Formats: sequence, C-alpha cells, structure tokens
Amino acid sequence: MTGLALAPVLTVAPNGAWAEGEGASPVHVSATLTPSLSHAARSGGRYYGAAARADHLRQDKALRAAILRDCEVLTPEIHLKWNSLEWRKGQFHFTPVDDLLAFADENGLRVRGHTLLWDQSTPDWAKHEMLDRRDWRLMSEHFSRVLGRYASRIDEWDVINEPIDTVSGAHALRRNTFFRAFGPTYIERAMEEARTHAPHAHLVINDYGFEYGNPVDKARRQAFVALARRLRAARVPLDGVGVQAHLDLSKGPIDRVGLQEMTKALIDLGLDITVTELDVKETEASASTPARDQKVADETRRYLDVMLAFPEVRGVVTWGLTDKFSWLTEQVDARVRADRGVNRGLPYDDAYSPKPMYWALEDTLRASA
Ligand code: 9MR
Repeated sequence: MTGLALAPVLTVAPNGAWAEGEGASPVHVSATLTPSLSHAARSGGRYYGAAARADHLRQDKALRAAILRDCEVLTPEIHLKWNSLEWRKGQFHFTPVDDLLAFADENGLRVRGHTLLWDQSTPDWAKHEMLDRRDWRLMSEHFSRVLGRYASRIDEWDVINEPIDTVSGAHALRRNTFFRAFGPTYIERAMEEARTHAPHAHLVINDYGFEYGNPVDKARRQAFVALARRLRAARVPLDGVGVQAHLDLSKGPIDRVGLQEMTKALIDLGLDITVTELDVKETEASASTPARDQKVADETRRYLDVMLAFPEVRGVVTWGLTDKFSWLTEQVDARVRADRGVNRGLPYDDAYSPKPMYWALEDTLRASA
C-alpha cells in the first residue's frame, strides 16, 4: 500500500444530533488527496484512533470530518468515567456515550471503553461510600451497569486506569480510594468483575509515565511489568495493557532501551499493547511555529520508532486529534499559554491543518508495515 492510497468518500448521516444546526445536507468528506492515518496503520495490521468528546463532535463539523478521515477507533475522552455517568448517586447520564456510539456506529468506527475505574474520575459520593462501607457490591453494581449497557458494543476496556505509584504508593500501587477501601487485591477483583460482565471483551490496564530515563519513569516501567507478571501468574483476566504515552519535551530524551525492555517484557507475558493516549506536551512557545512543530514531530517519531517495531503493539490512539481540543491546552506552562493558550501536541493544528506530527505518525505507522 502506498502513502497516497485513496481513502473512501465518507458521509456523516444528516440525521439526529450530528446535523444539528447545520442544515439538512449531509457533509461529504473527500479524503482523496491525503493519505489517512488509518490507512497507514492498517497497512501495518494496526489501528489508529483518537479520543473525542460528544459535545465537541456535535459542535464541530471539521472535527467530525477529520475523525472520519483518519480514525478507525474512537475513545470517549470523558463520558464513560464514573463521575460523568453518575455524578449524583442513582442519576445516570448515558446520553453523551450513546451519542458518541451512534456516531461511531453510523460511520463504522470502533470504540475503546475508557475507563471503568479511575480514582480521579470517581464521584465523591462513591468514594465516601466505598471508604465507609467497604462493600464490594458498589463496584459490582457499577461494572454491571456500565458493561451491561455497553459491553455488546464496546469490546475493549481500560478496566483500571493509573494504578501505579512508585513514589508514594504501597508496593508500587497507588493508595487510591479502591486500594484504601479494598486493599491491593482490588486490582484482581476488578479484572474478575469486568470479565463476569464482559465475557468476551479485551480487558486492559492503562497507565502513564514509562517513556523517559529519569528514576521515576524507570521505576514505573518495572512496577508495571511486575504488576502484569503477578496478574498473569495468578491467571487474572488481563488481555492487554495500555501505555498512555503523554510525551513531554521537558523530560527528554526518550529512553529507547528502557522502553524496549518494558515492551518486550509485557509481550513475553502474552499481553498485547495499545498506545492509548499519545500526545506531546511542549515546554516553550518562544520558538517559531515550524520549529515547535518539528520538535513535537521528532518526539512522536522517536517514540513510535521504538513501539512500532513490535507487531504486538496493536494500535495507536492520540488523546485528541486537533490542538483545538486538547487537555494540554489547559495544562501547558505560562510560556506556552502566552501563544494563544495552544499546545501544539496533536496531529492537526487548531484550524485542522495537518502538522509535522501528522506526517510522523503516518510515516512511522506505514513504515512499520
Ligand atoms: O482529557 C481528559 C480531560 O478532558 C478530563 O477533564 C480529565 C478528567 O476526566 O481526563 C482527561 O483524560 C485523562 C485520561 O482519562 C486518563 N489519562 C490522563 C488523561 C489526561 O488527563
């Protein structure tokens, strides 16, 4: 397959939410001149996808077009999190997930389930209840509700998000609410619970901070492998791992050998690997835009060169597609914020022009075929 392979003409159906406020005519997106990231990924037997929010999809026709051109997979950026689904106990908010799934279904996209358990996205009422009662039924009910509703349509789940903490954790596990309420075996129990409600799903543990040569990243790599090893040895249902890959230009350079060793060790345990949240955090905005974009692209390439050498890395998901909608825009330091508040760490800029990062992704995905 060549880099200029023709993508099909894609259509956003003019029904329901997606045509809201934009007249009745369908939006035709022709991708005939641009190679798409999914094409490149598919040529290597992988998938490419991005995280998105239903409200952004609804508002922004150009976002929908870019997703339809480039993505085979969508990750709901916030809507499947517990505090999104059930901010108040017993009041359920499924509509954004349902909307996102409808968009995915209409357009033949797959959806990654992100995430069943993450301390940061657990509503306060649930945290209090867990700590007060230590009753696992709260967890079973949550899993049963979410997986009962969505497991037939979402076949891959980040069951646990960010369980590792080598700095202030206990045995490298984060002392999160689940840990404090149920002890370290909450991990095993959560994976078993997920398997009960989603017998055929691909079950994943997802975490960050594995890329660089500093002592914390190094310890995190070792802890992640140790956790996976322990779970596999105990035959806990764990099918794969997600490595988030929030790259950070202030932490470079990427520790190629460390990353290779971790990836190989995880693969040797029979796990497959997904790059689940790739983006690049900039450190300064004083350089010219082309220079900034080149740095972001180079970092992306350095990372993917290592990861895509492994056929077991089954897909790459970026945490957004355009700088217009990026969590990093709120996180960037003051120097970057000075430049209209935009971090340039995703494939498209905020006006939907593909940047060097786009081509770094396209090239590394295709070259690894
Ligand atoms: O990008 C997400 C941001 O919009 C949300 O406010 C936040 C809390 O739900 O979560 C962000 O996504 C995180 C992801 O779920 C887990 N890994 C880190 C991501 C960036 O914080």
